[in-house]
Amino acid sequence: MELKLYGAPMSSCTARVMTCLHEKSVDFELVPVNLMTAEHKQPSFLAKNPFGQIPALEDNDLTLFESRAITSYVAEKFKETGTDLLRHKDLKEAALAKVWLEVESQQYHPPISAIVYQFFVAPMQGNSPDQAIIDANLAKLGQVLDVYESKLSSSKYLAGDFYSLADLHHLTYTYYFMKTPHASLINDRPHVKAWWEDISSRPAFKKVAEGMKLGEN
Ligand code: GS8
Repeated sequence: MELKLYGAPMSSCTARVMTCLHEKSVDFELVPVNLMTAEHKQPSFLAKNPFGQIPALEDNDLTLFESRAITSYVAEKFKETGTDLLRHKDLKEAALAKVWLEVESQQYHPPISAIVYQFFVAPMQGNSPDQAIIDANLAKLGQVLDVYESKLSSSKYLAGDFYSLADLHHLTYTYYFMKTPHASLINDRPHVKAWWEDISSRPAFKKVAEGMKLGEN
């Protein structure tokens, strides 16, 4: 198999890349990396990502890390197959998709990942969730979602009336966030709720969500 993805299905960043590969109908081999035994800190994995984090992608002699860079590569390389996630045929749509890709990584990801970490990762490491961190980040996420609610009242998806990589990048952390007691942050905003229900019901993501079991063991 040409593409090898090193990671774990329950990892949000691995699942983000898997969702993109499924959206593009690209075959790949998932090579499991066991975080519990710190396989990601061993020399063989550090040779793929010197920062010791999953996922990493190998495409013959090319090795990539950083999930968002990997999805962009996949969307570019396979632009003619599956959903056109980067709107190659329209310069303005492509630019808007890039704006909302940045919004996800700069505005949405920091608070939502902090909340997901407190609810699901801290307990796995034997720590109890820090309520002050949760509260501060719920407030920040609420402000970001107010902007999303306004944007999604005038277009079906974030960058316009088309599903793009920007929407896809939100899926995995939001999936875990919806399993916290704070799902109302999404559900109480009608346009955000409709957007979430739409993007999370795409077959490419549903397939990946089956393997996302953080906090369920
Ligand atoms: C973050 C990767 C990451 O946090 C990316 O690929 O987008 N910016 C990077 N990976 C986590 C697993 S959560 O998906 C990881 O490897 N954690 C273990 C560790 O940091 O030791």
